[in-house]
Amino acid sequence: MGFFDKLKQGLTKTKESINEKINDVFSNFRKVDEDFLEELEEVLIMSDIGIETSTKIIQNLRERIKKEKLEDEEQVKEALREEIQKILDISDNTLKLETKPSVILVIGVNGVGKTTSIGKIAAKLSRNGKKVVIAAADTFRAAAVEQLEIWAKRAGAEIVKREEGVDPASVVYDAISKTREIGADVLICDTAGRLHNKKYLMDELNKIQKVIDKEMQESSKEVLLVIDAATGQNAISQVKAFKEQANITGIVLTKLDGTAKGGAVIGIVEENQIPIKFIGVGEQIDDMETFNAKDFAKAII
Ligand SMILES: Nc1nc2c(ncn2[C@@H]2O[C@H](COP(=O)(O)OP(=O)(O)OP(=O)(O)O)[C@@H](O)[C@H]2O)c(=O)[nH]1
Ligand SMILES: [Mg+2]
Repeated sequence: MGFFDKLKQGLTKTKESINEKINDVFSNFRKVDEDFLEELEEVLIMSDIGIETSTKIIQNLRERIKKEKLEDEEQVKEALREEIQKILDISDNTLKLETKPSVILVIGVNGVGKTTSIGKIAAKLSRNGKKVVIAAADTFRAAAVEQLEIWAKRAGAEIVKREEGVDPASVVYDAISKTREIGADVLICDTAGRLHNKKYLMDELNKIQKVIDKEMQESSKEVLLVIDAATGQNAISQVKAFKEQANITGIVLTKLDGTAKGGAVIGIVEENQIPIKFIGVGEQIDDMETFNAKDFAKAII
């Protein structure tokens, strides 16, 4: 299956949901007037895009319709697609791994797909000839290490682990040493999604970041926040909470295959100005795509 087909398949539910509503509006299409635009705006809001972002899209569309004198259905649809693409296209979506070694810290609340995404990303990097080390810095959840070991094996990556309950920052410290020792290209750090409480979680995260900043001062750093696409609008508050603690460089949006709420990604990007770097479209190792705004917009509208 080609990249675009896979993306489209992963986005089937989102596409069906958004398209059905949009087609309803267009089926009553007579002319581009304020009523039509209002209905369209309502559809965007109902598609988890968020009120502010939906309003902005419609405002931009309104201006274009006027300026370019758009009249027919196809033109308006195409313009809508382009406006969505523009919002999503905020910066380069590729990972910045310019030094050897580079480091990727993966964060997010529990169950969103951090460990799975690490497996998928490690596999991609390995396939491109990179030597990858994974730090098992989720020392809180029982079985987290075994799960990560399975993924590391599948991805052809090295894992650095310690016993349950040890300080996660010390695991990261060990993993940095290992990365240097074997001359690896990339270190990826898994983290816990749940600890005793939220403050504890954020404190641990800060400790891990301090170790990375100190020991890998000169290295390229990516901090990827993993978000479950089914979270819809609530994802925005998750992004805000983590943004206070970490310099997030990208978002990994998982489980798009299981939800009709994929439209939320548009609001997430617009409100935070953080690029989506990857999207997860299934549970298998190859079910991850590099995010592409144009393809995404085309796949949903
Ligand atoms: N359908 C689908 N399932 C996914 C995707 N990504 C992850 N999952 C599933 O989501 C569940 C949780 O994934 P994990 O990778 O364990 O999530 P986590 O964030 O590491 O969880 P904690 O370590 O408990 O915080 C697993 O059953 C995964 O198979 C995806 O893109 N699509
Ligand atoms: Mg995990």
